[in-house]
Amino acid sequence: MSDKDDTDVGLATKTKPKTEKPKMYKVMLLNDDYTPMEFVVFVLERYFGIGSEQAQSLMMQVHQKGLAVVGVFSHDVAETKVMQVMDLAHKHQHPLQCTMEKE
Ligand code: TYC
Repeated sequence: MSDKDDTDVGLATKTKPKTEKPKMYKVMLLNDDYTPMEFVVFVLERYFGIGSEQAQSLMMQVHQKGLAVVGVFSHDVAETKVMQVMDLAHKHQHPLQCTMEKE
């Protein structure tokens, strides 16, 4: 009997990893011509925990480039942030758009 014959007895052992890496989602703010800059800065501070200086420069990035990623979160958290931002923008009648997309 060759070595090959007596070693080839194992079951297939390739198993799916038990903990799947969660898919992450980018949350983005889009520029528009009407939402006040201070409102966008407030949103970044309040809902994304960004410090005031960084919030100011991120707002300017959106203003100049059209959009920016403001955070990366799990699906549920990203969805909640988008809802909170859109809700507040609506309440203040600002056309600010916040969207999410798979990373
Ligand atoms: N462009 C707006 C203005 O000039 C400011 C603004 C910045 C609006 C970022 C939306 O996501 C935004 N008032």
